[in-house]
Order: sequence, then structure tokens, then C-alpha cells
Amino acid sequence: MHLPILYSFRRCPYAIRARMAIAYAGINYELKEVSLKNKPREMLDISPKGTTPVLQEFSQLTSQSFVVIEESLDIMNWAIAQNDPQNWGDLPDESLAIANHLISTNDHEFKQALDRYKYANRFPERSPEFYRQQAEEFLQVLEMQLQQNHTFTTNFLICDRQTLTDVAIFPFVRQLAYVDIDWFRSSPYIHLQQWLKWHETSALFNLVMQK
Ligand SMILES: N[C@@H](CCC(=O)N[C@@H](CS)C(=O)NCC(=O)O)C(=O)O
Repeated sequence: MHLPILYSFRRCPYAIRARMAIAYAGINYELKEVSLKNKPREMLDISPKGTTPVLQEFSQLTSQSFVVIEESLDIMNWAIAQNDPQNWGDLPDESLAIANHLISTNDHEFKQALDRYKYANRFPERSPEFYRQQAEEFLQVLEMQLQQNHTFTTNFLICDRQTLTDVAIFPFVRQLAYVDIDWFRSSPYIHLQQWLKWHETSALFNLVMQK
């Protein structure tokens, strides 16, 4: 039997969330760490757009390549469709729209501001602080969400437990925090700081970051 292959780049936030969902679902897979500067031909052959992560699944019967999934969110959903032990995908109906909206804002507006803040020298039209303020609009939304969902240990974005939404967004907030960790730690986003700490000290995150 041919295990699914995940083409991944260790520090890529999209790849991190895909690896977390696959590990959470307990799926056995073969990890292929790629260099973004020198992407392997086998990966580009199945996914010419050339972004990580890419998941390749093989038919059980023929061992032929069977499904290629080129978007990290789709890989997360593929994983939890197979096994979802803590109901990451099982959200209260009224929360579904919020969850989708948060992930979409993360992947578009927030990601763009994050890149500009992180690589501010490539976007000299404005200061790093300007881009950070753009990103903070989303941090404020997250902070408000977290305030609403209390637990004893930490707060989560959608309800009183970790769901796919937390995992989909956390690697990006982590990236932003470490651009200037002193700023982040002294920022007013207290719940977000706790939430980030909870996720980055979790066994799951540390498992998928192992070298
Ligand atoms: N929408 C894609 C985005 C993936 C993505 O942009 N990954 C980055 C790495 S973090 C990438 O591969 N960039 C191409 C490159 O740097 O050549 C997804 O969710 O999987």
C-alpha cells in the first residue's frame, strides 16, 4: 500500500496547518520536505502552481496516483473527513459562517498585511507599523472572538474547544507575533497571547515541527 505523500515546507504556515490536521486525524503519510527555491519535479508534475503543501493520495487497488489536493484548507478537510476525534469540524450551525469568515479574512486580508509587515523592506511605500496596523484589524476581531469563548485553560475562536478554525489561523498569528515578539507580548491582545501560547506549546504543534 502506498501511503499518501505530503509535499511540505517546514515553516510554511499553510503546510503547518495541513500537517497538524493530518497528524490530528492519525493518518499515516510520507512527508517530503521541499525547498521552495528548488521544488522537486515530482511535485510540479502533479501541481504546476508550485505552492506547498500538496497532498497526493494513491488508489488502494492500483497504487496509481489518485487524488491531488493543492490547497491547505482542502487538505485539512480531507484529513478530518477521515477521522475527527475531537470534533474539529463539528461546529454549532450558527458558528459556521463566522468560522468561514475568519479563515477567509486570515487567508486574504490578514495574510497580505502580514507579508508586508514581515517583509516591509520590499514594500517601502509605507512603514512596517502601517502594515502592522492593517494586520491588527484582524487581531482585534480574533481578540473579541476569544473573549467570548471561555475555558479554564485558554479561550478558543469558535466555541469552548479547539476547532479547525483555531488551527487554520494560528500559524499565521504566530508568524506575525515573531516579527517583533516584544511588541506582541506588550500588545493589548491578552487573550490572543494566551491562545498563541496554548497552541505553540501543544503536543500536536510540536510534533509536526520536529526536524
Ligand atoms: N492557497 C495555498 C497557499 C500556499 C502557499 O502560498 N504556500 C507558500 C509557502 S508558505 C508557497 O508555496 N509559495 C510559493 C513559493 O514561495 O515559491 C494553500 O492554502 O495551500
